[in-house]
Amino acid sequence: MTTRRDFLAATAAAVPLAHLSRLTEVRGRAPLAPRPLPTPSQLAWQRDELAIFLHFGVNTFTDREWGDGTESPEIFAPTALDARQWARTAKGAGFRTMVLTAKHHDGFCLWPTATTRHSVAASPFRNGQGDVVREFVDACRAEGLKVGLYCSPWDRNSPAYGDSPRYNLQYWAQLTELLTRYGQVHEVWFDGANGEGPNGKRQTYDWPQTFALVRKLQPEAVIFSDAGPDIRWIGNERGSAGEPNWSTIHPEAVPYPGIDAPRVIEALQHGHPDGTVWRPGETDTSIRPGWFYHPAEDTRVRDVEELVDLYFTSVGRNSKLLLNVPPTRTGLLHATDVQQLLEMRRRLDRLFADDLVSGRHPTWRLMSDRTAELTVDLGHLQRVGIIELAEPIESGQAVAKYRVEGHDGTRWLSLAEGGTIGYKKLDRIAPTRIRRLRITIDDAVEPPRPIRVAAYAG
Ligand code: FUL
Repeated sequence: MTTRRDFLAATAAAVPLAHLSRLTEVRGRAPLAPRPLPTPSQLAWQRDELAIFLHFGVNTFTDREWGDGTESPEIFAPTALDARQWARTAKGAGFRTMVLTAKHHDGFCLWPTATTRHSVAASPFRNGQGDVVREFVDACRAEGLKVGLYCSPWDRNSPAYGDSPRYNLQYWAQLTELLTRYGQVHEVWFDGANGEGPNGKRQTYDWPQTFALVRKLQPEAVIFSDAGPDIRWIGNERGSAGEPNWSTIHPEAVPYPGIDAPRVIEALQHGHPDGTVWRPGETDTSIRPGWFYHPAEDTRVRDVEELVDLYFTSVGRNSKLLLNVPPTRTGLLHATDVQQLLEMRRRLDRLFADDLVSGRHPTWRLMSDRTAELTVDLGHLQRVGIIELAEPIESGQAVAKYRVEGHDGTRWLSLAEGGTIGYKKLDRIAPTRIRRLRITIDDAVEPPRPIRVAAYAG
């Protein structure tokens, strides 16, 4: 006789939609609404795993984190700017995108804009003929990196700021320059910083129009902000994604960038298992205490161990790492930062060089419409220190709870347990010698699809 369990196991891998409602009826749940899926741009964004953030501008020369907009463009004088050095470093360290602060809160524009005189055109850089955004974009292309731009909405230099409709027009004109002059842009990065203008009034942004403009000018770019729409902020600047971390969220929980309300940070950290949109989280943090370069922080650069940890707490928790590495006053990345980044790459390459599951044949069994089990024989006793799990996220995110066990020839040992998996879940465990691995999916929000497992000595 075919039991329900056998039936479910047999129909496991690709349960047609028509069956779903039947399965949920069995469990007495409401029929499932179709779950959100990533767009091709969101998928590519996530698979890139690592991006470099570059905070550079007048603050680099004043030793401040936030300029007040009164800085003279005369101070912007990098002596040896070489964007190819940024790009070579990023590429050499395995990063796939670079995001530049084209304009920060001080309003100084790193490109010669027609919207204000507060730009590189009024600086000594390349005798006022320079364009840092152009050099940045060219360097990205030369090294095969994707391009990201951050244009701060908060502008402490613009006389129009606070005169909301007038400033919004200026801001859109700036975005239009950035998104039409430099070819393809892959990520447009927004923060929600919002202050008062010289008229003492608080600026009201028009986010729907701003996002619509980006969509029109760069339809394939992902738009990042607290409120997406494509990529959400992870909720802290420490480099730590939530556990669990759903790529789905209820958009009402974070209605606009910069909103400060109870539960916003929690929603950003964790997403929602029943969220109605796909909006994965990006983890932004700096290799130094500040976002901009400060000579006094030369001795406080995160070391290779900390950088490797960041990979585990961001990419290894279904997020993406946007790591800030600020250019110095010369216009180059500091030698210490470069060295740590390249060392991080070597360390990661070594950790993930030898997958003990590769060439083995995992067995996947659906146990019910919400549970499943994967087992794999490693051939002989092997030392395992890292477990890597992955869901096929092009079909969505399903797993809500899992356990990892290893068989040492005598008994099953508990190795790790967790909540979500998503794009990638990394668990570091005390190195244990085992022959077989068993992953049990104890709960999922829809029938789980076969996951991928890898294991490394650590
Ligand atoms: C924030 C800004 O206020 C910080 O200066 C920095 O740019 C960070 C990445 O975003 O909103």
